[in-house]
Amino acid sequence: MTVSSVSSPDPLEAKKALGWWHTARFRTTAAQLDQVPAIHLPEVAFVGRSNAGKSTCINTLTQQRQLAFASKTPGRTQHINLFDLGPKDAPQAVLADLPGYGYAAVPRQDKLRWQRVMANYLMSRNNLSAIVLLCDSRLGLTELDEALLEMMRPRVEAGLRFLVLLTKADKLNRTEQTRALQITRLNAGGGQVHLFSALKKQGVADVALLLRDWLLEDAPLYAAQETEPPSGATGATGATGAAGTE
Ligand SMILES: Nc1nc2c(ncn2[C@@H]2O[C@H](COP(=O)(O)OP(=O)(O)O)[C@@H](O)[C@H]2O)c(=O)[nH]1
Ligand SMILES: [Mg+2]
Repeated sequence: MTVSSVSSPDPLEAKKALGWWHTARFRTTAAQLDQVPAIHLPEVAFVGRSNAGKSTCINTLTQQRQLAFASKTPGRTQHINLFDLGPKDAPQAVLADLPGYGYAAVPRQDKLRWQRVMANYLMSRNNLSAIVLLCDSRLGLTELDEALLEMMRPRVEAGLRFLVLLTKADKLNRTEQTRALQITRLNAGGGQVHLFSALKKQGVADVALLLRDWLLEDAPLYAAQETEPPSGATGATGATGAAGTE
């Protein structure tokens, strides 16, 4: 795979990938793990500290304002929001928008409760193909991000795809961008790291292509489950344990 910050993907392929992301539409919302329906489609989960730029990134990738709206609807901000991707009558993948963590104003008990929900989700979701961890490029990976990375390590080692997006890259100059990439790559435990700016549209095409390709490559893995009921582990990404981040 190419380095996002300097490469420019084939314009036609990029356009196709962005068209695919644009199909995103709300599927369902869940307040806790046991309310999330089993879905036999590859899923990508977007996670990050609150204010990392997650909503903006999802809006930019899907070229839609409605999606963030769905995730911002009162009562749903601490929910797992799922969106379908692909043709209307034949969805091909799912986007999971998980609530941001680390928001200072949230009472400690709620914070811990939510961290557990998220940890359990990431560790036990059978159809999870990929995780996108967003962090502000000026801050890099924070302690909470590192804790999440550490927790996910067994699944990543078992084949779960993993991408760190350094958001708001427009706030850094070239030198700072290169440095942020280098440092984060060292700490990302084998995951890919890309610079991303919704404002300057930096990295958007690359990320659209990369994630779409990951999801579509994994689609056959989960389609097989339709005929064989899932028995826990699912191909490359079967993890069932649960862990806390606190
Ligand atoms: N300069 C700049 N600001 C951004 C970018 N993406 C997000 N932001 C800003 O960062 C803040 C948090 O963004 P938001 O998407 O709501 O973060 P979330 O809490 O992770 O969903 C908002 O003020 C955004 O306008 C970007 O690419 N460039
Ligand atoms: Mg948000």
